[in-house]
Amino acid sequence: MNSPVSFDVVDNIGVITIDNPPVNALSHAVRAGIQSGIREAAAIDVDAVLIICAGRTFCAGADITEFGKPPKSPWLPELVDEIEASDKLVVAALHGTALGGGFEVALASHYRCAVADAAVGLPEVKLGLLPGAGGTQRTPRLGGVATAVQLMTSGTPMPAPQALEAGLIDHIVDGDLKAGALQYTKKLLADGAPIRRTSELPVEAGAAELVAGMRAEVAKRARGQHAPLRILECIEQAVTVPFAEGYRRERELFTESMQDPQSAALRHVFFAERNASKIKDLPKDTPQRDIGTVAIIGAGTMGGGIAMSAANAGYSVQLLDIDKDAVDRGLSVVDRNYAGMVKRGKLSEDAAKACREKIRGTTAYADIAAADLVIEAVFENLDLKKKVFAQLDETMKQGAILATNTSYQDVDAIAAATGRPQDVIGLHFFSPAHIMKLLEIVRTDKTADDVLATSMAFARKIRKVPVLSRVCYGFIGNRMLRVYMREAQLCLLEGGTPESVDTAMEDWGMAMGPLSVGDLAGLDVGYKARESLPPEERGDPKVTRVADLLVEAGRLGQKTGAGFYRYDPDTRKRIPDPEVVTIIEQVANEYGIARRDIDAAEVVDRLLFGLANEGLKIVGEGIAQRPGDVDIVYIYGYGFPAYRGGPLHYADSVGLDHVLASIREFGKRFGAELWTPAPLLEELVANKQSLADWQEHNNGI
Ligand code: 3H9
Repeated sequence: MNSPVSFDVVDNIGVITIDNPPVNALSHAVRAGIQSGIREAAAIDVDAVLIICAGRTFCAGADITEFGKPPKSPWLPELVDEIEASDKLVVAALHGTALGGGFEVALASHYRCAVADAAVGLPEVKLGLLPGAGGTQRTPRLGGVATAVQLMTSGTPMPAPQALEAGLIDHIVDGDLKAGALQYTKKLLADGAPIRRTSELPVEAGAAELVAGMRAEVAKRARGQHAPLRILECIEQAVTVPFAEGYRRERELFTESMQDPQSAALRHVFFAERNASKIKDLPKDTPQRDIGTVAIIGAGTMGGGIAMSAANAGYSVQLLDIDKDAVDRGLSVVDRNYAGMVKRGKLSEDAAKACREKIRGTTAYADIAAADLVIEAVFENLDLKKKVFAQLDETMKQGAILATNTSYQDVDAIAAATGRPQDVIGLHFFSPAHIMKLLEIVRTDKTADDVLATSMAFARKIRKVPVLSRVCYGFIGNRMLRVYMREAQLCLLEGGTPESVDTAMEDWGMAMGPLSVGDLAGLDVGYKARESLPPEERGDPKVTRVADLLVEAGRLGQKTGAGFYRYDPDTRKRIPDPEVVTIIEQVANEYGIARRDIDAAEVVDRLLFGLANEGLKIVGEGIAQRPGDVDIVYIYGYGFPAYRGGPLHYADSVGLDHVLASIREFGKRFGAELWTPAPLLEELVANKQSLADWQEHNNGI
């Protein structure tokens, strides 16, 4: 088999070239190839060694697909030690993103150069890991404690010019990397630059105190995650004990992290996110339609946020509403949002201005007729949406993609209002649309393949995480949310308070408790959605009775200063409100429910197993393509902690048999009609199969 690593000699410099597409991951063959290059250079008459990569990037890290398999020598720590120990000067030449183990190879080299648009990073924390090939020990020696903590606990890559300033790299190459790196190596040789082994460099003065001072901040940002604190411990070792000792501790903690369920969850999320954008029945080379201009119908909060997302990615955007006032109101919200982004340092003033200038308002359908993609974001009412689509059918040029941002409505019925259902698709954004990463892409049976492929590509271009759904009420996310919110509200009636239910979920890891989310979104939104449903589809009225009474009392949530909580007008902090508990008690009374103590564990199990059961129904019915897609929806759209892997990975990790037994038990206690087990769950338990196993064997990528 051909090695992905080649060795040749240029001007008496041994050049090790790694060519392992797509991202030059450090698979076993790559590690063995680099090792053999280093050994060959040691054995022949060369003055120095250059490590460089072909393709789009320097090594993006250890090969994650090898994790969990027995390690094969040379493993990465052995390799980096051998690189550092080389008696020939070793230079690493970086382009693209030198990440994780890739950057550790560079850190173990004696000098590092990079093109200006390269970036370096140690993103292991995002996989629940820590740099395990000396990164935690070498980074503080080169870049200091503050840089090391920032780089490793955030996982965010650092652009090359900043890395140069921090001391993590030594030289920026202009023009061709290989030519520039060879020139730089020759200059080092000519200047008599010493072999500089990072492990032998001293740490900065006062480093131990610096680490100690950062502990509280790191713990706060970690929010339940183990890896950031393990990383801090390694950095502390780096600056307090000899290199070899710190390196040993790094190894122990790396192994511990690898076995931590949090890392298994985050690795699952990494691959699930990448799989989610793949459509099983769509060939990779499906043609795409050109998208240059985007029109949005409806200048409300959602329409404005979608317009910003498209403009930020460089599209020309037209924002249409029925009258000038509505358009102006929408544009002024967009202005406010951009100003906020500039103020928070998210965007420069010039960039914000350039994006804002891409958005124009209009009240005339004729103005948008030539748009390539139109996204309807009007009020959530099927008749209204059908009218808009009939109008779009009359107005839009042939070949335009007609998308609806509906959260619940039947996309088939919307498509049927046009004479071109093959061009219709759902693009369901999440509020605030310019910030939230999730985009549900809803296909109907008639949606054309090129419309699907174009929508997926568009989603990635506007930097969203797309997940494909088929049509059902609420699609993937909101259909599951109904069950989650049902249980939250039933727990209230049976004995909980907004504070006790929310805190149970937040302590478990959710970004925000369900009732606080309701207050943030506005309780009137659900109220109106319920009103628009035929009574038989509204579900048991007792579930939403408290929310209905709150809305009818003018408590719409944060926007009116009160909902399930009261809100401090200055800080927006939630304050438990005894009046709400009184309403809850009244409703419980009305329905003859005896209130009792409900502990946090019961709340967590009911809400999460409810969520997982519905998610498994959705997968079983083919609404979602795969279990991982459901997880991605919840992580990117609903504040589910990534380190728990999503509702279905979580169910898998606690054991599907346990989940099924709990659901049956809940059925006995709270009503079998609410707790019908998903057929897929029953099937998997009967077959003693985990979801991960099922996906691998029966469902593929
Ligand atoms: C580590 O290094 C541990 C060490 O410290 C210690 C060891 C002892 N391995 O994201 P993309 C695949 S931990 C295997 O769509 P982009 C990816 O699955 C690692 N495969 O492209 C996808 O496959 P497919 C630390 C990998 O341009 C394809 O490459 N490093 C790896 O949007 C393209 O990926 C990281 O955590 C990998 N390491 O983004 C970096 N990386 O086409 C993780 C990618 O079949 N990677 N693949 O779906 C990334 O952040 C992004 O992939 C990157 C490119 C920025 C590099």
